[in-house]
Amino acid sequence: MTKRADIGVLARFGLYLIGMTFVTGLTAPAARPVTSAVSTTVVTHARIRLLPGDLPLAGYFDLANQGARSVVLIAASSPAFRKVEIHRSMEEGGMSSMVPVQRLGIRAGAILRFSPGGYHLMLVRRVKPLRIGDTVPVILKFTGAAPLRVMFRVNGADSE
Ligand SMILES: [Cu+2]
Repeated sequence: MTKRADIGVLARFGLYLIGMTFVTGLTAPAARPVTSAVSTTVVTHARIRLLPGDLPLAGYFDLANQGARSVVLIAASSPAFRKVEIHRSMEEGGMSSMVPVQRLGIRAGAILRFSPGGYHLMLVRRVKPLRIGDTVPVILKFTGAAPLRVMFRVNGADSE
């Protein structure tokens, strides 16, 4: 990840913490320890590679676990697709294939990258046609963290 992206993540995280402090201050002054459950999974660079027709599309993103405990990604869904699966691409003897992933653990402090040739979301059967520049929501579900709703940008077929 570039330095600029790191700063972006930190800035966003900082804003989130400020927001939490504000809400906590309003509802329960000094009642809760600072370490109470704060969602600490942060997604950046969320994008989808557009292909023609109704071919399944691949979704990529960086997922940072900024919390003190591991989290496990267990599912993904989107109102823009009938089915979303978590896949991993593998290369074996010159043949590439992909396998579904049921559970994907991310250690505290780690960043997991979904990128071409590795982990990806497989987005199957569009609810309506998509175009480059569209954004579509995807909900990521975890154990150990709250669900995350992320906007994915639709990029061209030759994008990274
Ligand atoms: Cu796949």
